[in-house]
Amino acid sequence: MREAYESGIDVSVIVQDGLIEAMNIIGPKMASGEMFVPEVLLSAETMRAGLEVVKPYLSAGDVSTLGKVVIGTVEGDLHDIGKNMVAMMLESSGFEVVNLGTDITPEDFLKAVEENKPDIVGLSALLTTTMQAMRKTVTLLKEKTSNVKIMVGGAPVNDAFAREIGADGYAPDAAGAVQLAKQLMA
Ligand code: B1M
Repeated sequence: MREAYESGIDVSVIVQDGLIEAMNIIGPKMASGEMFVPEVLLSAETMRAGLEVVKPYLSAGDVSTLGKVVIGTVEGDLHDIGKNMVAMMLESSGFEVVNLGTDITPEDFLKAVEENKPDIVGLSALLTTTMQAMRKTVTLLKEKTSNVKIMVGGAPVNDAFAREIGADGYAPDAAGAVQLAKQLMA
């Protein structure tokens, strides 16, 4: 990673072609039974370590914050690599980020909003089954809070689903999430 950066390769190319592409090989192998959970976990840990290396090279964030984002993976879902990438990109773009982690219940998202008073809440889901937890979280936040925007993302989520559940926006990837967060703050 560091060598790639020092040899002049753009950091976005390192992340996209070095890390994300590698992870794209894992999915089908996992689905076909060629790889098992411990091996996938090892890949996930490798990805996490790689992200930590490139983090300092992502565009340095402005000291003044563009806004505050509370982000987490919804209830029942333990996938956090993509959500952490989004958090990292938001942070390096100048947002203040409170990363709640994974398996966050709708009630815990609500508690975090009350405690942190963010401008935006970001919800991530990687399983088709946990998309319903995303729906429940959006419904609860819309019912109990005001002035907080909700953005959603994750592999099974799309724009139509985001609109259907009442979210304020959907982003397909980390760069899109930064763009969307800036739009939501405008
Ligand atoms: Co899981 N898993 N997994 N897994 N896993 C998937 C998602 C799956 C597609 C694999 C497959 O079968 N082909 C499949 C889901 C099928 C479905 O629902 N349709 C699956 C399954 C079935 C499961 C288990 C049920 C397996 C089992 O136990 N039998 C289980 C569920 C556990 C649970 O969550 N309760 C499980 C477990 C795991 C591990 C723990 C082993 C591990 C996760 C480790 C970790 O995250 N710490 C794991 C992994 C690594 C994967 C794959 C291989 C990779 C996911 C990933 O990190 N991608 C995945 C297959 C795949 O996606 N290729 C798979 C890289 C990451 C950069 O991309 O997360 O999509 P992604 O994030 C992107 C965008 O989606 C977007 O931006 C990110 C950056 O570009 N984005 C947002 C994400 N969140 C966003 C939020 C936003 C905006 C954009 O705004 C807030």
